[in-house]
Amino acid sequence: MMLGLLAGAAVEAQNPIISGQFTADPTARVFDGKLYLYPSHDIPSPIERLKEWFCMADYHVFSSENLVDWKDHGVILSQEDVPWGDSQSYSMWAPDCVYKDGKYYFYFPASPKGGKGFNVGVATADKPYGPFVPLAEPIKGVFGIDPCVLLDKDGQAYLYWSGRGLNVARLKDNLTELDSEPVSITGLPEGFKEGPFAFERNGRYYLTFPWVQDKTETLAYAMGDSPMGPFEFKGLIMEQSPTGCWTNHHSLVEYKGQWYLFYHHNDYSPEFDKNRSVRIDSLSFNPDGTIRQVIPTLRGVGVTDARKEIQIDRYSGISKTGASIGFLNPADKFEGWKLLLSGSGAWAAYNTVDFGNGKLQRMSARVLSDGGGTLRVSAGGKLLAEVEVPASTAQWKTLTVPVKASQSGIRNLRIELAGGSGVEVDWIRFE
Ligand code: FUB
Repeated sequence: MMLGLLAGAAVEAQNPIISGQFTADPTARVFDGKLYLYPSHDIPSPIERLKEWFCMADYHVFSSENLVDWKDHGVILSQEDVPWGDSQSYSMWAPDCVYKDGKYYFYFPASPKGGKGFNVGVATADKPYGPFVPLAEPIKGVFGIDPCVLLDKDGQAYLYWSGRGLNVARLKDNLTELDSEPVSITGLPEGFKEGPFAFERNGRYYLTFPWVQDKTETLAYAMGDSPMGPFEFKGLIMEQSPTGCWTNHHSLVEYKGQWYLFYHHNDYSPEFDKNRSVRIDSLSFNPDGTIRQVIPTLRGVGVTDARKEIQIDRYSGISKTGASIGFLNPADKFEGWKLLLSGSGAWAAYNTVDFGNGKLQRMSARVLSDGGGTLRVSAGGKLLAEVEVPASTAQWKTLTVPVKASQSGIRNLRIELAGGSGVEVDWIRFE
């Protein structure tokens, strides 16, 4: 399904959570009971120099209350707006945003005018979605990328960034100037690259970061008793990307009682890993405060309304044989994916679907098939509907059938091919 993205438009998605544009380096923050997402905005490069590299001209912000429906608030800052920045450097890399005393502070790396490398700038706003106004100068004494700000419970703020190692410094009350000399965090195993993220939980300080052990970035973490360390290395949060994305920038956030890991892979750009897309998965802690490893999923998080198009290709599980996914339109990958069930008995499961009060009467499926087949859809152990897909359904077609048995509440859904030679499914929906 095409999920076109206009500023202010609502989009709904599993993993990756944003379609219609690339998003990377996600920092998730909770402001006023809503989840705000501040990612970088990868674009295919309009200039020769960056054709094979990261290219970012501006930032968007997104918000959600259920982690399923995301609102794009549009551009909050572009390279042309930064007084000290090179307006053609396309270097608006990983940002962060924090709130203090009525103001939102947006931190971003960019290349300075006429200079080399990166500085870190600050832009402020009265609302989490801007408009953000950049300060005239970058933060003095900070050379590098990937700023992250930890606002501690006593009001003290700390800035972490990547630049010749992992650095931390105290920030002044104004959140725009360093209040101490930068300290390089040592004592961690070799392999730190970039993208530090720091937070406090139950009096312990967590420093999480991309870490290269083998070929590409894993996500790893360390714990300590003070924001400036020392930190003890604890292990992995996430393995290397199965899609081969070299980077994996991330943030952790608690929202409505559940912790989440925001990260990125290159789902919409399998051949070029500098065009990335943000994902979310749930995360949990062991009783001793250590982090349980997160396995990346396509299903992602949140509850899917049975009356909306259920993108079954973002599955929670599939059969070992006969089930796979493919792009709907390889020429425009943002159109999304389809599920291919190629033999009798092949299945896919999709968890956490809300059937409401159980009064759903029809089910529709958008399908395509050469040889035809029967789709059986069940939830919570009940067979809800059966769809006979005729052979030679060469164009996508929406077939609607009556529901055989109703289901209510939140259930896990399963779709299975029962007979026939193969059916492709774009989505299913109940009415
Ligand atoms: O997005 C550009 C850079 O790639 C970020 O700043 C790094 O953290 C990595 O994700």
